Amino acid sequence: TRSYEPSVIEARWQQEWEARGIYRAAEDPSRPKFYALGMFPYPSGRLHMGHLRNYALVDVVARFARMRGFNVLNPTGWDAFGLPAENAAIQYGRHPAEWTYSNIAVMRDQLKRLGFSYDWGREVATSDPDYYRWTQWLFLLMYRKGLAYRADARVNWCPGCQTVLANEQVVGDGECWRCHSKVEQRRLRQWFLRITAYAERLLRDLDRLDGWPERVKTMQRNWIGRSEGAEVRFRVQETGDELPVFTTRPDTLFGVTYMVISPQHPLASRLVAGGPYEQAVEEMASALALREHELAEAEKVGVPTGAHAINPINGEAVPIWVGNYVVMGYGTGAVMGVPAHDQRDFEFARKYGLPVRVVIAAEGVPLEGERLETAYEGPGVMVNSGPFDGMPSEEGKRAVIAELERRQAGRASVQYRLRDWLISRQRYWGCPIPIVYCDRCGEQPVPEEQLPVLLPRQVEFSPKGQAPLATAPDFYHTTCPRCGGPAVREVDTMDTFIDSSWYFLRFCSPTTQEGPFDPRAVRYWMPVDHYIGGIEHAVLHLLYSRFFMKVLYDEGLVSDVEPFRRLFTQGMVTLGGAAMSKSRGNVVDPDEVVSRYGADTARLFILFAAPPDRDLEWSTAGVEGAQRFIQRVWRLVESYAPVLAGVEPYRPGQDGALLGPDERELRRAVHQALKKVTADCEERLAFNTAIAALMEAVNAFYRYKERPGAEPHPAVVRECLEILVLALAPFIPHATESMWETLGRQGSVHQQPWPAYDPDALQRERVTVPVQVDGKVRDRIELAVDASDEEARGAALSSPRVQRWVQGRTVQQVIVVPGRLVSVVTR
Ligand code: ANZ
Ligand code: ZN
Repeated sequence: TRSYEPSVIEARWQQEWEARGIYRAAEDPSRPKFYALGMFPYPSGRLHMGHLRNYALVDVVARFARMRGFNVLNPTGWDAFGLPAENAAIQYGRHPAEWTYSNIAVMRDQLKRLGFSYDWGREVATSDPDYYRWTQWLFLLMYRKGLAYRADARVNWCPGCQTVLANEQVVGDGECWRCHSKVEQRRLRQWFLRITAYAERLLRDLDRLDGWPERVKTMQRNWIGRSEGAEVRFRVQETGDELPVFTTRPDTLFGVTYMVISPQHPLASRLVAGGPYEQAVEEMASALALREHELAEAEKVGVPTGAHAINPINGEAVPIWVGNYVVMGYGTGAVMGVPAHDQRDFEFARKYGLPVRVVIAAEGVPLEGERLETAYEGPGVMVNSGPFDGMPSEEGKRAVIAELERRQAGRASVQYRLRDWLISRQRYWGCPIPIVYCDRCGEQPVPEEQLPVLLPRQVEFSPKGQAPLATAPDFYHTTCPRCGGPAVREVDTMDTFIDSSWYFLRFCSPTTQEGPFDPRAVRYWMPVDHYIGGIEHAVLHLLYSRFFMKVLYDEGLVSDVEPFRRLFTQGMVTLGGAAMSKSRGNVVDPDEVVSRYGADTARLFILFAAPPDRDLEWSTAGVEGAQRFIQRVWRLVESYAPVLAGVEPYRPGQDGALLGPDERELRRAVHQALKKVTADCEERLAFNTAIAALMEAVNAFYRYKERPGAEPHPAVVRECLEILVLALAPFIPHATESMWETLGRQGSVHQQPWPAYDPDALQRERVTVPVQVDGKVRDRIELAVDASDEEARGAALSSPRVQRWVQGRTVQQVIVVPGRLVSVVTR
């Protein structure tokens, strides 16, 4: 017999799989399709354990589906544009393209060594001109539909590095992550995608995503943040300007005692100009821009403008303040202050001595504002509200809106937290935005036949106060597509999230030159049946992809409105209880594990050690345990193979001969495991319990094998061994391929149909056991041979005959002699 040598067999099978193309996918309308997808990696340098876990899960899903008879698509590629490549250029002088493509070469090799069942013929990298040509095409589609537009926006600007910073690059107390200069705000013309036009559909369609985790859907709902309320138009007493606010509580309109506007509100600087607070408002505005996400916790501060706003419901004039808790990007950037019923307003009012007026009465709420200790935010009955007094607050919301509409001073309004997607990046290593600017014709889209707008190779990377593409005159000098006169190209590139918003479509027809994808191929393969990746993508990537899909649907290019039918988010891999990370120094390199133990062992460990959605603690002992299990199965196959030559697997009832109890027990264990694996793989991705069931079956096999003096039943052994090998194939694809060969079978184990379990085999052996009551046999009951004492006791006491004899007495004791006797003692 041969020993298990993973390094030899894994290399061999990987070559054969590739040569025979067994994972190549092709449309075949006569077969049901299955699209399995893992979130494609960023080519950062090397694979980490998170990748290994993610892609091992996808691989089991894909292999299982293939054996279940589906035509499977399981592609991969590279999310290849991005900032780290550019940082490498700045720090080490390597060109981002060279850095990226050499990383891809390393990581592709690593993926291949892990034996994943990818169709490598479909590999794409988002930085290939062949790919980003179509990213540009999609941008132009959005542009034509009015979904891509340019507007002024604030950006984080580092005066030290002379560059724009992403929000994540602003650290500490508003400092640059690289040089720790104080970050400034600048206004630049930036490109946006109008995702807000799809807010309602992005929200509503979440309801039909049954295959998504509730948690992710909740995160998307919160991110979209739909609020129903009213727009109420106040007017500035001193200037006559309109000052609309958005409120979710029009029923509290009589409780307004002040107005507060964002420091970024256009009126703010005007109202305080030349006054004592000009500087303060300026500072508040830039602090707000930087720290918007921490606003809820920040200390509320404000300054009075001296101006007043007229409340349209009662004509009252209230002071207008500027406050740091009002953001410009939501509602109208202005808030009506109702301190009695909004906690933020309450804190602000107490701090600055503004009046508090209760207008919603409820039990335990004092009617005098001075006595209120916190805002009362619940429902109640309207008071101090003129003609609305006595009305329940829910009804009041509608009534106040109706009255505002009558006076033409307001209307019902729905607001979303979701903002339009700012996609301009002042970066080199990204997809160029296909727009040119002509002095005569203005902004012009690049004509389709001129795509791709290629990234130039020669640019200046070290930050010099402008986008790197602005240092490449050959790139940006061009001619106007409309008048042929001189024009300049857009020098910003696109956010890399755009690249990943449609890659799953490109995989359906990765080489087509006719468009971003072949609609026929997409109609066949889409939607993705099972998408697996990290929870960190719960909002951005997963929301953007849904947005793209809907735009393409509206354009008639795809026939689904949602890209991912089922979504699964896997847990982290930890060591010492903490996520593996370079900075913690607790990283285990997948490559080392593969070199030492083999890919099958690495995969088996990671699939077995925890439920896939939970965190998984790395353990060398666990890895070694996984390896021992593979060896155990291997030896079983090797030792039986000689007696199985020429033997066909046992088929129930084939020869009428009854099997002995040992064979029946072996079949029961193996079919039981098969049933469990089938259910666990199909319904819940519970691979850990599936593997545990297979381990039990292997133990049963060894019990069978090691019975003293008994001959094996070759047909039953072959049947059971083949089931084990087939059921293990998705988890340890190389070792099972060798075992399949050792068993003398033709063809790849991965192209075999998934075996069906035999329900009859699951029946346990039964015996008849006498039941005594107080020493006399009163009944005989049927029990499984291996019934527990608990089961035997229960069966005996529920027998009607036994019940007749114990009636009116107290059962003192039940003695079980397993397989022989149950004895009931009464008092
Ligand atoms: C008056 C009021 C009275 C409010 C009351 C609440 C309770 P959501 O639910 O998140 O949509 N608001 C409006 N625009 C704002 C902005 N740009 N920055 C900060 N706060 C803003 O919240 C809507 C409520 O948040 C609005 O309703 C407004 O305060 C405030 F008893 O108006 B409310
Ligand atoms: Zn022109």
